[in-house]
Amino acid sequence: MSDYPFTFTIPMPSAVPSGESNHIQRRLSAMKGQFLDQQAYDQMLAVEDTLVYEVYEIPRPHQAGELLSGISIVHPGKVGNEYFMTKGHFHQVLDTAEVYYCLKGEGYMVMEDPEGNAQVAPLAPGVVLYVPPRWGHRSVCTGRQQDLVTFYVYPGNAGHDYGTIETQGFRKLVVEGAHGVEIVDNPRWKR
Ligand code: PAN
Ligand code: ZN
Repeated sequence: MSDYPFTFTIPMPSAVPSGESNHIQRRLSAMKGQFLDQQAYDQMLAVEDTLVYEVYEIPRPHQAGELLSGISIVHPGKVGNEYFMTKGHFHQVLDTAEVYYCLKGEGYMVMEDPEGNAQVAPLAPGVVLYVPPRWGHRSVCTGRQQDLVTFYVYPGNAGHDYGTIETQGFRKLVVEGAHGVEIVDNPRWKR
């Protein structure tokens, strides 16, 4: 990990950052209970433990004053009619924000605050999304064949709270309906 100012590049189309990074892979098996259609999930998993998303994290200390950045890549796919997505989280230090810059693909950022206010923002190349403090967030890839690729930056001390989302999911789901992408209420979600 460099203690000097450093640069790196994000070569396209791979979007794999040059230089040092921690490569995290999340497969279907790591997402039990996250997709609404449990039967479709079990059937898919029985065939193959598909790669759902990957993160290349630029290594920096997880402490206040630092910025953690990296690339998030959500692959195309669906479980039942629900598009592939990240697990999603609140920041453990709730009062910390995050910026996402979309480099490639199409999709949405599903967000909500602890009071249950929900927002779903479209992502396409060139879109910068500011996720304010307190808003939980999950990215969803709605492309048929293309990855959703975003660059993100957030405070080094933010930490991740996955538990709240694991319990009941986000208030909104992104699904394929009769006429394409639809944003619907999550029937499991309770206030
Ligand atoms: C991102 C996410 C990344 C993977 O770096 O961590 O997209 O999503 P999950 O953490 O929900 O698995 C971020 O929001 N960091 O705070
Ligand atoms: Zn985050």
